[in-house]
Amino acid sequence: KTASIVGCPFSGGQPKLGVDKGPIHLVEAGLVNQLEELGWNVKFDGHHQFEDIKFTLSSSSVDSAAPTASSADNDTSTSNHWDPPIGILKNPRLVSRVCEEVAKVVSGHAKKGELPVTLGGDHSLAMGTISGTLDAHPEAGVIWVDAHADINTAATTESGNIHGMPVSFLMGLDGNQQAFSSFNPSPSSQTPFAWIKPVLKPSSIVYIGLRDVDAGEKKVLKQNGIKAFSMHDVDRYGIGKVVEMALDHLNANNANPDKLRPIHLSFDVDALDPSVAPSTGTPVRGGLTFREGHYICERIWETGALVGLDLMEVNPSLEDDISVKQTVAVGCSLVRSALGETLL
Ligand code: DIR
Ligand code: MN
Ligand code: MN
Ligand code: MN
Repeated sequence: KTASIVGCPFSGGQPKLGVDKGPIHLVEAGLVNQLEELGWNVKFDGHHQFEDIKFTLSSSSVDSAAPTASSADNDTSTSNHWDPPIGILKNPRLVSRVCEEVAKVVSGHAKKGELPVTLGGDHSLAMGTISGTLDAHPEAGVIWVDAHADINTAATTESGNIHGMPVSFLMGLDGNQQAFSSFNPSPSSQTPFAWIKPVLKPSSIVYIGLRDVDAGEKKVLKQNGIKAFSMHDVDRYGIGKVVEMALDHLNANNANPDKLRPIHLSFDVDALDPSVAPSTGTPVRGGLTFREGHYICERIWETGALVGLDLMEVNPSLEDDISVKQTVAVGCSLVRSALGETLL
């Protein structure tokens, strides 16, 4: 069994610097070794560099005076002159190109029978990871663990931060189609996000941990009949029952009940309570406990159906040193649990 670490130091889907350092800290904390100790053959040949993408975008910019991508372009809190907003969406070309590359990498690993473990980076990257997983395993379902639903469309987003939107692009929701056709009436392969195949069916995703869902997102979830277990449900049923219900939902129309659908687990560390994972860009109180978060990972591993894993939104530039260490350690231990670490 081989796990391929896809390190994605990328922050363009949201404005706070430092989330691009998440994967670097997770690996420096010894994640590769820890997985090897669990019996995995681990492939990791360094973090991905998205500099060439920035360079290409900046040199092909319509702005003829465009200088080359400089280190200042890592500051995604302000928009780059070569990647102006589309509507209010920030860094659309960069996010799109980075995710397109991540999709190819993840799909390549998955098609070789490896388990891709993507370390973010902000959660916009899931457009890449889930496109990659579904390319290799079209019948896969997604379990999305997050305080947020990340399903805003170009029509509903209030922040313009694309890390709050990946699910809507994966589903090809109307709000995006409209916004992008008015931006570019004759879309080409160069139109941002045109590469994404709307392969994720609303019935193929289940959320766990939600507690900060925008009004527009609530409508989108309802209109599309998307299954979501909020923290209210975790309180009511307990995490054990919630995960069973999530698995049942994904397998409701499974023709072969003896073989579960493959599962892609996309875990935003902000699903955990801020007391457990403080160093993240948009913490929301009232989150999953340490054990609830780990239980989800352990139970999904136990199904034998895991085919893709994301661990996103660890930001080592936020909060004090102790909080950073704690958040990075919890990130590593979630990954270990999802890859088979047991308590006994
Ligand atoms: C909010 C926050 N719904 C937005 N989303 C976050 O910007 O769309 N996602 N923080 O992780
Ligand atoms: Mn989140
Ligand atoms: Mn998220
Ligand atoms: Mn967030």
